[in-house]
Amino acid sequence: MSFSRALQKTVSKRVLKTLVVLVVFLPLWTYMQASLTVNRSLVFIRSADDGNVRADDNVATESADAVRCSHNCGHSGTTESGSITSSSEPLSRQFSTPAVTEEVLRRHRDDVMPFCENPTRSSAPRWPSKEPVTAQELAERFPMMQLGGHYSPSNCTPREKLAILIPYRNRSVHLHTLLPNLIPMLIKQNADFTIFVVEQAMPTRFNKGVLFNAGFLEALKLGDFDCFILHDVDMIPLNDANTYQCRSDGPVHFMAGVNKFHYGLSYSWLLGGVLGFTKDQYKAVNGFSNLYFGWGAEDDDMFLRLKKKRMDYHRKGKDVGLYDMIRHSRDKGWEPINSRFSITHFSTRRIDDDGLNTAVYSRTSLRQLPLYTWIRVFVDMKQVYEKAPEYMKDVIEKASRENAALLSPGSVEDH
Ligand code: UDH
Ligand code: NGS
Repeated sequence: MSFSRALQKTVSKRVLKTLVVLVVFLPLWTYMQASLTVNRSLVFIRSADDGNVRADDNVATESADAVRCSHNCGHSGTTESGSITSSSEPLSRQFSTPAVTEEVLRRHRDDVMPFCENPTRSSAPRWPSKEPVTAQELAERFPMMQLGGHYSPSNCTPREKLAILIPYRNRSVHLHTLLPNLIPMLIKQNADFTIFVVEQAMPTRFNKGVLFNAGFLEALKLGDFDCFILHDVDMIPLNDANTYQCRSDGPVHFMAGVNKFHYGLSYSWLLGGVLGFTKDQYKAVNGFSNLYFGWGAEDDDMFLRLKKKRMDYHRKGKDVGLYDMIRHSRDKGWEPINSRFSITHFSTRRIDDDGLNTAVYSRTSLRQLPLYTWIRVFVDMKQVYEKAPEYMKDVIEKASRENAALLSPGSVEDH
């Protein structure tokens, strides 16, 4: 073999080898790198689901929310992992900065998911289930609920975060009748909601106004809610199209009629039952008065507050806003006192000196249960009355005496 032929053979062998490397190994190597990247992004999502985001990456300030959103975003399809892998940024750089805040995740969801619409608008009234359901059965029935009674739709971006505030004491049967009706209705409405059961500890006389104020303040410590639905525990909504949503132009009274009054109301300005405020509206009226212990008048007081602040409210129509009240007898600790009328007499004068800004209570428990966040507060009647304006001194003394008589030993028992 001549020198030139030997050289030619060697060169063509090299060219062949290079070609083999280029055609076979290079694509294989590129593919392996790419799949490694996908796996790493999936590991991130899984670790977020496990609640490790804050500890490992120091990125999420509100761990629970970030975890929840990662969970939902992950669930909602492959959009989250898709966006990660399609990015030219190395993974380490994408997640080592404090970028994955709830706000960023939310914006991301806004980008990829449309706003939620309520598909129940034309629902026909339904026959509510009046059978109480046990806590365990409820948890099994609604596995999509997150701890603390939270739900957020995974395939659309909710327009607002609802806090459902339920004032509560010794009404377990009512609560376990309301929840199996309320939860599916809100899920159908594509609502982002969290249920709070705000319980007043025994033995003080029941005070709904303080419970609403406490629920509002405590809920805001746990999440940035936009809309607060104040919901009696015994009011069962009959129509899924009664959308629990706030309005920017005034509070919403969701109850157009109730079985107790042949699906009407006892008077036109009644605001009891189910009432919705945006955060700002509730602050603007300084929440509820704290001064009503016992049944009656706190809702009439709210009506006067709205009037004073020139805030219109909206009542749902009877086509959607009907409720069945679960029949019950008067609770101990909730008997009306005559002084409530005198307290109402000063309603608008004290609006800025009695309410959210003067609410006194001590939170004795906070637990995230499968279907609601349970907040228990103790309300000291003496402390509440001490905050009443000086010009109400006589009225408050009379109210104290009436309440004390009703609170005589044995008149209120713990259950
Ligand atoms: N609530 C409790 N526990 C109480 C008192 C009140 O949970 O001890 C809460 C509960 O959310 C309830 C709401 O406060 O839905 C309003 O109380 P209510 O349902 O007793 O008020 P309502 O005006 O009924 O609907 C008054 C009692 C009527 C008894 C009539 C007997 N014939
Ligand atoms: C009024 C009460 C309201 C109460 C309404 C309806 O008399 O708090 O009845 O009650 N006002 C006063 O007591 C001043 S109901 O008939 O639904 O039991 O909401």
